Amino acid sequence: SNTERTFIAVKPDGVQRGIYPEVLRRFTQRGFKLVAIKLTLADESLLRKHYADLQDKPFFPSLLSYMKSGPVLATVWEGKDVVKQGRSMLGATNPLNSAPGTIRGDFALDTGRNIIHGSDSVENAKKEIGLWFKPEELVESKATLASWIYE
Ligand code: DAT
Ligand code: MG
Repeated sequence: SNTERTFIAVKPDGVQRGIYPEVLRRFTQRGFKLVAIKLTLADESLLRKHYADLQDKPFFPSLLSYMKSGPVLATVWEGKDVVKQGRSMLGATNPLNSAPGTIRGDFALDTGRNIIHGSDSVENAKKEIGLWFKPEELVESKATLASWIYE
């Protein structure tokens, strides 16, 4: 449906390197609608919930310190098939496996510095949006461009 939502976060390296405007530009120009946005320092308890499925991985401690190393730009986007389309716009987890034209394929080299997060399923998107945003931070607005984007 056209109201599917996903959680996209520019990680601390993507913020520090100034790649976040490129991320906002790509999602906006694709036709997705920005529903929420904030620059935030993620605390450890939030990150432990966000990455709960990875807690037993050997890289988990370095993942936590990476994600706490600076502000994260947390965003929510809405539109047709946005979860899957967003993942494909991001590229593969390992940037070396990411095609040119994807965000990681254009701007990153190491898995541990892959600059951006995107929800991997509609169910996880709902969970992550709820973790990172209060309901009142999700902005309802008229999709004035909808007829130019959707048939
Ligand atoms: P993705 O971010 O593409 O959804 P994921 O959910 O499997 O990938 O892992 C979350 C993050 O953890 C990933 O963006 C970077 C880090 N990570 C994953 N696998 C890793 C590995 N093998 N070595 C180091 N960091 C890793
Ligand atoms: Mg993931």
